[in-house]
Amino acid sequence: MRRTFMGDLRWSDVTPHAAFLNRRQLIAGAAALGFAGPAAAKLSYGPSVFSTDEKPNTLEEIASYNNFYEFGTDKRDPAAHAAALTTDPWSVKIDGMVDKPGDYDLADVLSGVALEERIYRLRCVEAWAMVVPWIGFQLSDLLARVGVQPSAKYVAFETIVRPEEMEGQKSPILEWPYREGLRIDEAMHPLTILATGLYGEELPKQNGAPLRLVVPWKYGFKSIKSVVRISLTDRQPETTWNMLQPSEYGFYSNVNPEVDHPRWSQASERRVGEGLFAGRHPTMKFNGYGDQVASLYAGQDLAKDY
Ligand SMILES: Nc1nc2c(c(=O)[nH]1)N[C@H]1C(S)=C(S)[C@@H](COP(=O)(O)O)O[C@H]1N2
Ligand SMILES: [Mo]
Repeated sequence: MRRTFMGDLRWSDVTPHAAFLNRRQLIAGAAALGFAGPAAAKLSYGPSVFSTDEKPNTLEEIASYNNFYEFGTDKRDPAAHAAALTTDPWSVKIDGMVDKPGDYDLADVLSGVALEERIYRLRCVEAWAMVVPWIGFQLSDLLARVGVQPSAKYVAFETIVRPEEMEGQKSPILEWPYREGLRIDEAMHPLTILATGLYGEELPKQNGAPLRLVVPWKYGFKSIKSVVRISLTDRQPETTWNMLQPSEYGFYSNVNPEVDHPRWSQASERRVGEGLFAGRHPTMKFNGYGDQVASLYAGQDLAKDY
């Protein structure tokens, strides 16, 4: 992978045992600092203070059961077809209300960022969940480098359009490009990352190589894959699933057991990999990240802003 180091600690040097100890020590250190501040983020190298303690799903599970409609609608389609996508060279257009707009090569995007492992829960709107050890960096770091102008209120993201390599894009199942958006405070939140890898390796193409968003307190569809454009804007961006079916998919899409999808309940979830006869688990509000993010929505009615 391109950049597999944090400071002078290489991923290959981090044994699982050492990583576990580091994480425990960092959690203790971060708690003393009040958790979510920039100081806590600076402390973290290797496994992040933001990681969940839940056991990650296997690489096999994470890379073989996917939603990536550009490659088809079946959960097995992305693993079967994503090899056709060329991810090198890759450039990302950053435009709109920024001081330094431009077409940035992926290497520029990654230069100087602090990559770290973040073990996050991913909760699909289809009521299944898994736990993924991402390698990534905070979106806020990139936004700080390009200079967000005060007029910017939202960030819009787009996936690549390349029907010759992405066979699902030959049909109009969704309006391409796949697009997503965040409010600026959501985009700046330290939990929001751009991932470049998982399990210490390059991101599998079916998981959104070479660069995908991960917003762990929102339904999985917000975590847009294979990003080629990031735009700062003062208008709430159009988002793919909301454009398709606004009564089912809102702009916020925070994981919320109290607000059902019109066609199914969100009160419980199935954990990928637990087997057919395992029981369901109660859905956690904000996917378990409420302590960190609930304050972003103070005064909002989340049944209305779903
Ligand atoms: N470009 C793009 N991004 C996407 C999707 C998609 O179809 N296209 N599916 C989303 C959905 S619904 C989910 S649940 C997650 C799945 O991520 P994973 O396959 O890495 O688990 O990706 C999201 N990002
Ligand atoms: Mo999803």
